[in-house]
Amino acid sequence: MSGTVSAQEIAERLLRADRILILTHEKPDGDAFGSALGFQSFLRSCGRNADALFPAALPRRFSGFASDFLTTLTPAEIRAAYDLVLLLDCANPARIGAGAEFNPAFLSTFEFLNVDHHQGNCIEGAFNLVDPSAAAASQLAAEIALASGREIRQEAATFWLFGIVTDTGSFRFSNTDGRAMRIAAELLDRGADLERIVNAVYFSKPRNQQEFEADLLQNHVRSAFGGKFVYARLPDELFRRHGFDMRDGEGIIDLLREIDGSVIAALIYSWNGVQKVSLRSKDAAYPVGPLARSLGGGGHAMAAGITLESDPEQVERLLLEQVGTLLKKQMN
Ligand SMILES: [Mn+2]
Repeated sequence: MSGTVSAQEIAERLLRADRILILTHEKPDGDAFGSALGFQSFLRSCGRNADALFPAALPRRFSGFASDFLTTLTPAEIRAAYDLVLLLDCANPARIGAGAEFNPAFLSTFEFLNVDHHQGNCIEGAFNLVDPSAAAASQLAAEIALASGREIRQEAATFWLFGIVTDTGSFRFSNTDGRAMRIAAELLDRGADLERIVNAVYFSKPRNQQEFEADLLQNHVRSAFGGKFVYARLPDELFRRHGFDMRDGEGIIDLLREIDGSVIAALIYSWNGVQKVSLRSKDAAYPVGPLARSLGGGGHAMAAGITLESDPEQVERLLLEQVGTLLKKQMN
């Protein structure tokens, strides 16, 4: 990738700019949310004009954390108000969550910085910091802030720890390493509010979500290949019945990953007229990242996703075939 730069250089470019727009991926998860709002907070505390844009509704459990962000902005407004665009945690132009007009060609008319930790990031910013060995984009964000030598205040520290905690599943997933923990420690030293994060992420499940999860486990879990592949196809009716939607679904796949003997877990559901597949692996010998990329998706080795214009039955068949091949390949 051309234009690859260090955390130090990203920091210098950000602090040289005055009017900064922060974007992230569609359906923001904890890391997208935390990295973007952490930067908004940090850059403002450095005296910069910085705004994060989240065009679609955010997960309910994030709502106690922040309301201070933009929800709409036209390309003309962006041109009038910003000089630099910082894109975080987004590997694929189609997933830039701000709408079709926010494509790399448009973003390249600004000073465009791309900071991400996904393998296979195919976005070419003017300056790119793509580091798949980082546990979270929020970790890279904190490293950039630390490289700047500026003060990281409690609010930014809390947002970035939020991203690291959610992307590592509270330091349980295989992306957890000493570097992630050292950055988390730096953020805790700056007052990051772990209790608030943990309460929001793990101890704030509404009744309807618990009922959705119970229904899912009772009625929709299937398994194949001797229980090594555990998956669920989630019909629209299940979401309707419980008034639940996948904006709040980060972590639902862990219900399947938790099942003893499962190696690969998958969820299949409809989202805006297309089929979404979430994939997780519990064993590095069976990475789901390459499988997802071979079907036009992306993500990390152990956590990935695919979007398919197909029907659920076909998606299920395709997955059974692909996962079967993956499991067999490794066993030989
Ligand atoms: Mn991430």
